Order: sequence, then C-alpha cells, then structure tokens
Amino acid sequence: MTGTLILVRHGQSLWNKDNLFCGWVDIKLSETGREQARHSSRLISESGYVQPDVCFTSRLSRAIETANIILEEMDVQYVDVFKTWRLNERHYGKLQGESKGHILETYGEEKYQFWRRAYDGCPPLSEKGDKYYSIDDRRYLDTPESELPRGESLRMTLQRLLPFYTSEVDPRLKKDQTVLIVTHGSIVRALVKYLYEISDEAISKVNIPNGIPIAIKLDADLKPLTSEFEYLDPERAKIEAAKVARQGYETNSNTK
Ligand code: DG2
Repeated sequence: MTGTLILVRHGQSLWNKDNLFCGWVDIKLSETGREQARHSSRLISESGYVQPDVCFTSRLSRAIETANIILEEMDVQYVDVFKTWRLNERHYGKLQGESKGHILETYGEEKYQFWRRAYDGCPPLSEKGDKYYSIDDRRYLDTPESELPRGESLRMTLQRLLPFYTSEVDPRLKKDQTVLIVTHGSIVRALVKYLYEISDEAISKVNIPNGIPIAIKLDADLKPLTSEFEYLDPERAKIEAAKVARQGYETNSNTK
C-alpha cells in the first residue's frame, strides 16, 4: 500500500486571464477558472483514485475556491481543508500587478525568463508602501512579518514550503492516505522538482496548466512510483502548459 498525492494548480484567475503577475495578490477565479475547477473534480473522480482524505490549500482565494469547488463536485465536503501561507504562490515582489507583456518589453527576454522560470531567479523585492506589498494582511497575523517573503526565487519557495510538506503531508502519505493539494503554479513546480529530483535547468522548462490534476503514487520511502509526473488529462495539459509558457509574448495567449 502507498499514499497518493494529487496536486492541482487552481483554475484560471482574473489576472491569469489578463496576463498580469499575481504572486501573493488575492485575485479571484474567472468563470473559465470555475469551470476548470469543476473539470478537475471530474478528472479525479473518473481516474479511479480514491477520494481525498484531506485537502491542503493556500491562503489565497483562487486556490481556496478551486479546492471548495473540487470537494463540492466530488460530494466530499466533509473532508478537512487546511490553509497555509506556505502553499501560497511564489511572491513575485515588485512584479506583482505588472503586465507580463510590459515586463518582457521593458527588461528583455533574458531577464523576463530569469524572473519567471530560472530556479534562482528572484524578482526585485517589494517594499512597505508598494501597492501590492501583500504581506501586511490580517490573514498572515499568525506569522511574524520578518518570516514572510517579499519576493522569491523557486529555490526560496521550495525552502519555505518543505517544513510544511514534511511535517503535514509526509506523515499522511505514510499512513496510505490520499492527500489533495490545491495550490499555485510555482508550488506545483517546486513540489515536482523535489519529488522527481528534476534538475535546476530542467525545471526552468516546466509550465503548469490551470486545473489539470497530477496524481502521484508514492512508495514506502515516499518516492514516486513513476519516473515522470503525469497529468490526469495529458493531452490537454500539453496544450495548456504551452499557453502558460507563451504568456507575455502574445496578447491573451492563455484565454479561451
Ligand atoms: C501565477 C504564475 O501564479 O505566473 O503569480 O502570476 O499559479 O497563482 O496563477 P498562479 C502568478 P507565472 O509564473 O506562470 O508567470
């Protein structure tokens, strides 16, 4: 017997739709995003995986709403949902609220790719007084402000994520539970990098589509049973991941 991890990036948010850097800004789902969440739920139900024993999500509405829709559609609203800032999106620093196309145009492709996808690409840190500083919010009052990020690379994101993962997720997987994590693009990238030991270089090419679950069966040592991660709808995932990669290069490449 092994545990199962189901990872889902939330459905499309209003800022995903408009190609804006979002990070810790609390932006709601678009109507397409809600439909994607319902579709994720159908994919999980039809996949033959058992229902989740527990659900973890971030403290941002787009992930929370996606988690709620998935559980409601699966008719398992009794499942406990735990929220933590450690599952929040990578903090995008001063890029938050900026248009991806504008940043690409202003700083050039190398910098744009570095900030978006390089493992050590940390955007300029946001400062108190910035419109989207994002951490002086009452939802984070339980954590000292000095421990919260103001801009992160993917490496930094994985570092703040791991204490949560090893203390909350690993023990449940060891007990053969099915753990549903509804979170953000960079968090899914960080987790698959960690679990599949993807190199720093290779992870820079990985883009995660909205609302298409990845199901991972783990062995007794909590290592994935497969050598590569798999989506529950691989064909759709390929098409949608390519659109994520193109964001900023074309107007609304990610909208339907
Ligand atoms: C997006 C990811 O995060 O953007 O912060 O803008 O998953 O919460 O929609 P999410 C954001 P990219 O890293 O794909 O540009």
